[in-house]
Amino acid sequence: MVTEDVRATADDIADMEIRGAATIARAAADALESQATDSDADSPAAFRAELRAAARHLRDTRPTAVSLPNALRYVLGNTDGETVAALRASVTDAADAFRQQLDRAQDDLGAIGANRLRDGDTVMTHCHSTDALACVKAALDDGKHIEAVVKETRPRKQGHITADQLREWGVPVTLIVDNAGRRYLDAVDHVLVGADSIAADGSVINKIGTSMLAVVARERGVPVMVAAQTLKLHPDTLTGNTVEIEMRDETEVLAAADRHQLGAPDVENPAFDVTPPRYVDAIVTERGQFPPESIVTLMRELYGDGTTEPWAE
Ligand code: RUB
Repeated sequence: MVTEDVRATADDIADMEIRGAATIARAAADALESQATDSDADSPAAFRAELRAAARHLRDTRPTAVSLPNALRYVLGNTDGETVAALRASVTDAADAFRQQLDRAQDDLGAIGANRLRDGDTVMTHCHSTDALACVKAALDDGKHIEAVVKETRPRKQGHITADQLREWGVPVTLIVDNAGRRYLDAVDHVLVGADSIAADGSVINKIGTSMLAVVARERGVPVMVAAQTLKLHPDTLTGNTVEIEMRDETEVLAAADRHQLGAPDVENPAFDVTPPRYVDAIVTERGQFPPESIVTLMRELYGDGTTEPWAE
């Protein structure tokens, strides 16, 4: 049986109470651990079946951030034992190792990303990415002065979370509406964003509006830096699969009252878009920085030629 805790985490991911690719991955590992801890399965087979069901339930929440299935794969792939007690302990160990890896990867990529930021630079951000913010934090810790132009990021305004975090770190922040992006590009040194998934050809899948920003940044000659730990590499794209773009509810765009007034137009609300590799200058990971076209080498090294679905029934 899938536990209440797992169901609550899945609901929070679907409702975006828990959001952002790395945070979702951590929550998924935590949820599998709680499933293992709370399970009253009386055989190893029953325990494993429950764990797979929990993983499927978590997997079905949001489709675009590959960090979610990658986290589930990591924990299930490291679950081992002949008894329920041994299996339970192995899930806890795997979840623990996963969390440590996540933290270390973010620290390491932050240090690498910080090398691209010079004292006095201004970055333009889109959405809220903990990987991208790790680069700014590391630059600040190096004693550099960094300023930020923060795009609001409609419809859910994750830019406010970014602005709050940066202000807390003492970074001067200018918040702008998304449509002001091009106007302010002349005042910035880097576009700095995160990623939900990176495809084998180096395409970057991130919050809707990232691709428009990247194209305009290229036109203005501003480099685009994507901060993405290797957990964001999408192994299925090695075999030609595309990344599913999540379509969210129209009420995020148009409140019911406005909808009534406007005569109920059709609304589409894609949460993410795809930025082609030619508009990206560097993908910064914990393993170093890569031109997008060469990320496939790292992807093959880490994920081989495809993936398994250890949660399958
Ligand atoms: C969040 C988003 C972030 C990436 C990377 O979208 O697009 O840029 O998830 O975040 P949403 P992180 O708000 O719809 O989840 O670097 O924290 O993994």
